[in-house]
Amino acid sequence: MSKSALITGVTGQDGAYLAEYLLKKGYVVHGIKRRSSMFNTERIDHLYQDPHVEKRNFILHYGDLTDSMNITKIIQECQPDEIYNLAAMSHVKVSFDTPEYTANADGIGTLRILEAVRLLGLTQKSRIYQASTSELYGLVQEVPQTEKTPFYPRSPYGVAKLYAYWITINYREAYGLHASNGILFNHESPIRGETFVTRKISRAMAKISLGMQDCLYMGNLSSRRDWGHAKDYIKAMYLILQQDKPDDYVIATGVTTSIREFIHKTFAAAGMEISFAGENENETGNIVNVDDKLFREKVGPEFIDAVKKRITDDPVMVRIDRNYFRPTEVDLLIGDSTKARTKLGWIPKYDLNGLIEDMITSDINMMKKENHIKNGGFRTFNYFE
Ligand code: NDP
Ligand code: GDR
Repeated sequence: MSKSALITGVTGQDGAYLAEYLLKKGYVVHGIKRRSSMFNTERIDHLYQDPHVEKRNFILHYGDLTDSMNITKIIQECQPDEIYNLAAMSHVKVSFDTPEYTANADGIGTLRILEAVRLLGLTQKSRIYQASTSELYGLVQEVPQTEKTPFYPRSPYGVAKLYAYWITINYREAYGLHASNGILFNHESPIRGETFVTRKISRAMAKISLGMQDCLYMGNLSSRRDWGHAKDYIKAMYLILQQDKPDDYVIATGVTTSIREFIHKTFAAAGMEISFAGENENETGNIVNVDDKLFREKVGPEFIDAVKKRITDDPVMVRIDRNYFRPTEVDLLIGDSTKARTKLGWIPKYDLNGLIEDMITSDINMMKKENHIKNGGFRTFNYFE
């Protein structure tokens, strides 16, 4: 018989990739989606199966991690072999604006799942993956960060996730649940949420190259992150639940890069060289050169004259806006995933350049489509922050 999995947060970046991955492996996949006033299933539309189809293997349930009865009811209905708890208010900056909700969804939400499994008598059946995060390290106490590095979260999000991390371990030790934490470092993709920094940069670069946007406004350019590709990271989640014994694993590339360098690399991947000048809030990123061949290949020959003109006329493509700074920042993240590599056999396929290439190809295509629709006189959406 097929295995079954329940994914909370199935409409998010990781949920969408994981659902696709498990379906390919022959799982019956249940996903929890939230009610929204607009469709919020774009990332999983290609997996959708009409409810009237017999023997569906992808089934969506309305739910919310803040609603215990709802969570318990769904777990009772699905009786899943594996539960991937990916749902969260996952934006660190927004967690400073909505700290109580973040604690409820990201912290207590995890407890609701663990307690439902226990109360329903599923402790020996349902294995649980908890989406823990490198934000637990916050003000880092050790470089690089391992499973043994002490935590020091720096945001309401990080603190809520700290509770979730420990309650997962507590239920494992107290009730014998197969419950594990994946301490995942930042992972990105072409379907990354548009307000996270990599996607914001990739989208803005695409728009700027096509003449659809003048300038990209950024926060702290000096923080450093260990970025991987979400497609590699969801495989680690799966591997963690296939182990005989539950355990906690760091998942990371071991390479750290500043936001400034990421901007430089993203623009360079499409043939635009950005040079940074000035300090603090007056720092700007200016276009100083265009690689003719690369730009033509990645963006298109019809856009090159306008971009070249900017070198002399209007070179500033990146500016600082204090609104994007956080009250407390996580300055440096770099993970040591030796345990995952040796015990799980997890090996990521993408490096940072491969990730950037994947993201810019997708965003340039998307923005070209938007441009085309606009030029045809039709309305497009303004997805601004
Ligand atoms: P996303 O923000 O893309 O997706 C979050 C998902 O959670 C969405 O499906 C969202 O629904 C859903 N959600 C939010 N609040 C609730 C709620 N109260 N009840 C039910 N569902 C809810 O996150 P990612 O896919 O990037 O990340 C997945 C998980 O991994 C998250 O828990 C995140 O904190 C964690 N994580 C992510 C890392 C990363 O770099 N991506 C690194 C480490 C950990 P909707 O679509 O309706 O908003
Ligand atoms: P992070 O990701 O906070 O690490 O959390 P994000 O991409 O939001 O920020 C990374 C770094 O970039 C700096 N930054 C900006 N960030 C955003 N979003 N927008 C800006 O304009 C900007 N300018 C500079 C930030 O200050 C920060 O230092 C992500 C989420 O996916 C979490 O859910 C997850 O747990 C962690 O990664 C690991």
